[in-house]
Amino acid sequence: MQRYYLTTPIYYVNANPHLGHAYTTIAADVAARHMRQRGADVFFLTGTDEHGSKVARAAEREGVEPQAFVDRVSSVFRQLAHDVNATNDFFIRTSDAEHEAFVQRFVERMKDAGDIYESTYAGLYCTGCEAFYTDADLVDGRCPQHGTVPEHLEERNWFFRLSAYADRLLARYEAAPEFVLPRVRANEARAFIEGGLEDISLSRASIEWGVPVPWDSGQTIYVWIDALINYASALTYARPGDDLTARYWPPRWQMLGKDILKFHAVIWPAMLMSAGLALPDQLLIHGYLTVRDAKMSKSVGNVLDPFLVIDRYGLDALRYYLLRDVRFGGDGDVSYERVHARYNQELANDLGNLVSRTVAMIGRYREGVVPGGTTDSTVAAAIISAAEQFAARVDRLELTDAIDAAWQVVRDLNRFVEDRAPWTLAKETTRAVELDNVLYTLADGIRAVAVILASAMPDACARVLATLGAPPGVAWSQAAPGLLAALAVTQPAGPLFPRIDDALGA
Ligand code: ME8
Repeated sequence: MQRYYLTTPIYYVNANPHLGHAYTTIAADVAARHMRQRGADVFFLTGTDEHGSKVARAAEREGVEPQAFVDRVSSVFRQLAHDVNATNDFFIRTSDAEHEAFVQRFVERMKDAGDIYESTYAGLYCTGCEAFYTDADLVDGRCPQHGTVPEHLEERNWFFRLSAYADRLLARYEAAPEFVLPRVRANEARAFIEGGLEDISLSRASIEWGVPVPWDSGQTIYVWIDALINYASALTYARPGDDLTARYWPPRWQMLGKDILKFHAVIWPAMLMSAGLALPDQLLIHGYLTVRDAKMSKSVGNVLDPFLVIDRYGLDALRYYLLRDVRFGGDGDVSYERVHARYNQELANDLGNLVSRTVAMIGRYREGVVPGGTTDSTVAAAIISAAEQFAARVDRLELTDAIDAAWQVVRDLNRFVEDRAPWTLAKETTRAVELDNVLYTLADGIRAVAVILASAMPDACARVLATLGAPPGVAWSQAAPGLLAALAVTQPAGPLFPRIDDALGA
């Protein structure tokens, strides 16, 4: 059986989540659900990153203890994962005692490997990024991500000998050209390594809110080192009494935004080499959701509220919109207007109407019972091809193209109804067999589309299957034509995606 360990970044709890966080979690969830449909043994991890100065300062601003603060905000992120219907198998928090103990063992191994030494760091630090910068990294003296002036730091730190790993990292990129996808991000990471790697701080002297360095209680482990290790620690305690490492390590897919490429594509693999652990198979880097071309971020204050979209259009519309409107991998502008337009055009009209018309015709012409028949050969071929393409595209995490492959069948079925005009056939008793075949093709085609799209829109697809009187299972073997049982009794329900007139934010 194929094993798929799949991760999202763990999100900072300095502020509440926004659509950008929902985006990565939803994309990973689609991949996780789809691989489960194909029978893989999947473990899907998400969670929160809770240490470091950024979080400690946010707690201080609220005048609460860091632990109380992170407990509260982490629970909002956990709720978001739940509200977007993510099927994560565990939710890790870096303040978990098991994680902290694991981090200490991990850095001990790096030290045993001879990769850690003591020195003085003198340079710049951006708390927003939790990252060390050189003058050359800045734009007009400011952090390239936050536009803020970084602080000058000078402190005794423990260092990780990252520079020693440059050749081994490049060898990995050479040996596994798809280690980082899309290719443009792999090139970026390689260029960074080729430009020369400097050793990095592994600890901080002045930050109390963190995991103590095991051999030096005056220092805490740098928040990024602590955070990256979550991907390994989680497997050791997600199921008490059952260490899942042997079963799932290394990760098959690690998904993240391009903002944190360097940490994942350079520092993380070097840490794993140092600690003697296998490297992930693939890092999948997506772009930014932008609003009027600026990265959506809490500090800029230009966020789209996922909860508002869910309230107005439903969760599956949000999931669909995010995957469909922004080509997965690239940047993409999002807006309430675009959510609205896609919802009415594609979900309410293309898919929703197709389902209601089909069920209504089976009701009117065949008393609500799906007649025996055969799926039209052109439609059958379209279903086979869509299922193949959907799977192949998810394999490359081309999620937008995957959806598009499935939508081709929706378009074909809409054309098929117009071409065959069942309302005309119904007027001629001599054409009853033809009508049976047309109705069967429509119902069976919609069923197959619902199976194919179940990972993207789980609730809507379950409703479609129930409406058609089809069994609820979405195993990938069902993503094929001709599998709807004759005499299935349809269960007419309200519209799948009712048309909505008022746009949000209009
Ligand atoms: O970086 N568009 O946490 P974070 C697309 N704790 N994705 C976005 C986004 C946007 N506008 N905004 C956020 C951290 N994201 C660290 C990670 S991992 C060991 C530690 C998503 O809360 C995207 O996945 O800043 C991005 O990489 C991540 O949230 C950053 O979340």
